[in-house]
Amino acid sequence: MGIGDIADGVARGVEQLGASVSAALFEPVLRLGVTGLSRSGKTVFITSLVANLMDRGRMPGLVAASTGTIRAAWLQPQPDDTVPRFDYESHLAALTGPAPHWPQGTRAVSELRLSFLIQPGGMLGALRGPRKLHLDIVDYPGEWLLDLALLDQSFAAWSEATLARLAARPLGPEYLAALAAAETGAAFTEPAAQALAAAFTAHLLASRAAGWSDCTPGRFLLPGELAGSPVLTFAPMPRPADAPRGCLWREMARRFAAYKAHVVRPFFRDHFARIDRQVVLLDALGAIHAGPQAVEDMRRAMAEILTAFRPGRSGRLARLIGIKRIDRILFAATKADHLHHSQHPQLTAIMQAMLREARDRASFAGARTEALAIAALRTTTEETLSHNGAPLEAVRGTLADGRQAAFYPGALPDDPGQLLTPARQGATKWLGADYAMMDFRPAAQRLKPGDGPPHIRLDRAAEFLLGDKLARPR
Ligand SMILES: Nc1nc2c(ncn2[C@@H]2O[C@H](COP(=O)(O)OP(=O)(O)OP(=O)(O)O)[C@@H](O)[C@H]2O)c(=O)[nH]1
Ligand SMILES: [Mg+2]
Repeated sequence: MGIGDIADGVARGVEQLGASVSAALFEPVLRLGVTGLSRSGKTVFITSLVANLMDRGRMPGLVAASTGTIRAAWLQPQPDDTVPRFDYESHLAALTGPAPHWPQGTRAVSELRLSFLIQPGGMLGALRGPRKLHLDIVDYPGEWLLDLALLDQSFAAWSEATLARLAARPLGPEYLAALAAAETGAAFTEPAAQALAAAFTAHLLASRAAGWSDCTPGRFLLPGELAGSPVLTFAPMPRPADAPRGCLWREMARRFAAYKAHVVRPFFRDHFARIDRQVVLLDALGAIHAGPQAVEDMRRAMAEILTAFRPGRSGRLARLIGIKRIDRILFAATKADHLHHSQHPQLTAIMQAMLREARDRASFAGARTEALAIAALRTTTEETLSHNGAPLEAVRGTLADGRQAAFYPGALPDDPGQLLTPARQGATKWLGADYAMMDFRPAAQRLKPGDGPPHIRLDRAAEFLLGDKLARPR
């Protein structure tokens, strides 16, 4: 064998290897971003969406499912070797198993890849043969989302904003007392930093438990393996008149910068930079139930987050990590199964009004948007009750203790301004109206073969988010 043969053999080997690697590399991938505050319903949404994409019996609104274009859908190893896999099987078992319950709050990032084999009908489809599409979805704790707002804030600006709202919130006065006793201009000591960070963290945890959305830094609530490290051992404080090198204030400012550089930025860079499509989940009903302050708090938090996603140079993410243009955004009001369907249009309108300013400011130029009231997991059936002789459109579901209950959450106004205006004006209670919410647990059920878990409009959500990629021959 001459040298030419070896070279030829090597070249051919490389070619073959290249063919199989590049085939996988060039299979199209759609990255779906699921954005929502803590408890907005991200984990349940991802679990039910994936289950209903694998068993498509309840997805008539997804055209590629009803026409049979999707030949198969299966879970694959995800592309990122160092990110834990989304625990789909456990979450689905929790929701649909023999003793159904909700999955726990998410404590870390995880990722899942769902792959489709697609064969469009007609001559063209038959000629081109089947092709693949991969759908990559990331789940994360909603608490971390608000850290986006920190990225372009200085320690001084963050401290000022945080200290201004602290006094009126749980354990805020206690933190302010601890801060008053500390010497922020004196030489830094670790015990002093730890004492302040502990008091501040206690305040954040209590505020979150009381229903406030804007509790940053997010990792203080869910530290994971960073617990106790310097990046999580700081707290807000005003700049002392004299701030010599090595003083407590300077070290706190340094740690705040390190938190942004080493924790916040990598998280958004790794998981948000390459998103193609986005679904924004909003638990508007939960906020309405919690009262006007919670509605206003949620509205402002979402405005902060969505502005960061603004494409172009003015968007925070775009500037920092070069986010690509997202071409479709779905705004979804979750947990709509708490309402009879006759009230779904009002819920959608309220969510749209809550996000109005954010959408205007973010001006997702070129992106198609849609708004839907959905339930990723439907836990209720509809029922008409009689109240003082008049019909009352209610729902019925199972309570945590297993009892069945009919439930009427109150009449949402046709005009969202009736809720949003008092919320903006700082009202503390709804005038002349009462909104209730119930902790229904997932209903026990036997799924027919081929059926995913019951839902409301998840098929329409899927059609908007990925229908075109599934249906169109390439
Ligand atoms: N009735 C009803 N409740 C829901 C639905 N989706 C979510 N919930 C409720 O909302 C809670 C939070 O849902 P999750 O999916 O865990 O929320 P999350 O956004 O992942 O929250 P974090 O992990 O804390 O960020 C659940 O425990 C349920 O009580 C739904 O479709 N219907
Ligand atoms: Mg979650």
